Amino acid sequence: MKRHLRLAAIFFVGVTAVAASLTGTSSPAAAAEVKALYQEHCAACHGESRLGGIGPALLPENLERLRQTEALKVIREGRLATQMPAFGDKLGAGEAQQLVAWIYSPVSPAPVWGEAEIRHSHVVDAQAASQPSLPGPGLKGADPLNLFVVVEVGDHHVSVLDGDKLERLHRFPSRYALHGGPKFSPDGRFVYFASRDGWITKYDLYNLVVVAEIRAGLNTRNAAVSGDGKWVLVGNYLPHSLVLLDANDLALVKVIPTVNSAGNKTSRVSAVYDAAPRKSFIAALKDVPEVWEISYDPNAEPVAEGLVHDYQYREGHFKPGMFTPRRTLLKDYLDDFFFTQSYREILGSSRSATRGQVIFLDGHKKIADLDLPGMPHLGSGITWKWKDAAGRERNVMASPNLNEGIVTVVDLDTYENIKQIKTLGPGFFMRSHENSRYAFTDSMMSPEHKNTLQVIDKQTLEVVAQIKAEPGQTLAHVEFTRDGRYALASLWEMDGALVVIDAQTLKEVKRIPAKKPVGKYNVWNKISRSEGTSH
Ligand code: DHE
Repeated sequence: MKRHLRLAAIFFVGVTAVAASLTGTSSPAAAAEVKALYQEHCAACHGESRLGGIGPALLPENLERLRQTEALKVIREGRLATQMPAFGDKLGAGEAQQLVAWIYSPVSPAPVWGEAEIRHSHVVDAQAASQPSLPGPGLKGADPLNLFVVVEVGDHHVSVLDGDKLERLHRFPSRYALHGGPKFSPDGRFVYFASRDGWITKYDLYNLVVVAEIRAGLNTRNAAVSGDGKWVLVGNYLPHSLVLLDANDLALVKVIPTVNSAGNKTSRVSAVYDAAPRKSFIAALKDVPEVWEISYDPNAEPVAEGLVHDYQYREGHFKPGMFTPRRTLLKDYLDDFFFTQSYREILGSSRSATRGQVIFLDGHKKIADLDLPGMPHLGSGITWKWKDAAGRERNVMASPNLNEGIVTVVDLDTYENIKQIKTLGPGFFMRSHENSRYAFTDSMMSPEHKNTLQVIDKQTLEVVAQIKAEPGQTLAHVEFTRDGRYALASLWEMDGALVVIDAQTLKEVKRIPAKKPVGKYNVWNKISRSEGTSH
């Protein structure tokens, strides 16, 4: 919990008590009044129980990243590029303030999002689902394996780019606040998005249509697609669950409540990733010190008795060993993690801020500590081959750091640090490509240096160049083209752009306008699990 709270403090000045929960502290009359205000002005878009509708969910968990003063401003002035109107002339100052307090207070009774609700939210577009499995005319002859999918949170849209011509082919509205890397089907035809409000969207890149959607949770962490392309596993903060979907049409298969081995505590999911070579998903839990492996191997051995609870699942859909968590019990919690290249181990950042841990998945135990100061963002780690002074080739992993201006380079054979590379400030992302001698990192958590990308030579482990946007702007998140020739960086502004950089000369080549493009993902780099990108 401590570590989570620190994250919230760093980024968004956590939710404070502008007004304590109205349900708890004010009179029944005031509570009735604010409920009526909410029903009159907000419920039509945000849902009667604040679970969301056309507009986002207004639950304390979902609003954690928005300051209450900012929420007040949105109520009064509306929000640009969205359907949120200004209520400044309809509500008195006190009323707007009351509404803010109301939406930051817990819903009572606590909202339920179980199998029935998930199933009810499921939509499949029959026409989109029957489109031919060939790249359609919308792609204008572009290489379907060199497309980029760009998440633009400025106005909640997604763009599809031709990665050779570096031009936009299509742009479509997304769910509100997509987060995490979209995940691709193994052939690269379909892409799956997760929104913070729990919506999972399956999109056909050949025909540029949404195929299916389902709301798997009320507050979702991220989603993973299985290496065989058959399953999607969604990790939730609210409710405490993992939700298994059929990747074909996103139909609900199974809800796995995230309960500890003793059966007496539930947990949020820190992250879930696919471990294709193991034919399994790995999930880290945030509130209980356990890592779960969830096999999608049809021949998976049944899980040893006593370690699991009897989760409900669709009878006959899969064999007993599949989709039943195998637990590794730890001493410390795991927030974020990274697979070694063999997928036999994971490198996890733990809550005791200065140490990470190496977990041997088959042995279900920690085998080493990592010297990781600050707050490494292991999910953004990348690997490459590096030669030491004696000319021996080593596999290394480098991780940016959310707390300190360093990139930590770890030897994946010894788990020792090779170097802490000093950067301008704390950063979020790191990227490279097999064909590039450079790795790019940002300092987006530093107010004065958030406009600067730093370029690291992967052999000398020195910062060798800087690429700057205007002071005050944010430049972050890089992804390479399929061949590694160009690096696309996000100018993270409302009137922002994808800045195309020649990966050899490091000169800017062109800009493609975009609305706060948080992340971009190259189909080939993702499906081939390029060592330079996130998986
Ligand atoms: Fe992320 C990925 C966690 C805040 C943009 N972020 C991820 C992943 C995790 C994570 C576990 C990997 C999931 C995946 O790709 O499947 N992010 C967290 C946090 O814990 C944190 C710090 C706080 C929170 O409340 O969630 C956080 N993240 C942010 C942001 O504020 C960012 C910058 C803006 C935003 O849109 O929310 C942000 N996160 C991203 C992006 C990725 C991501 C763009 C995908 C990176 C990639 O290239 O794969």
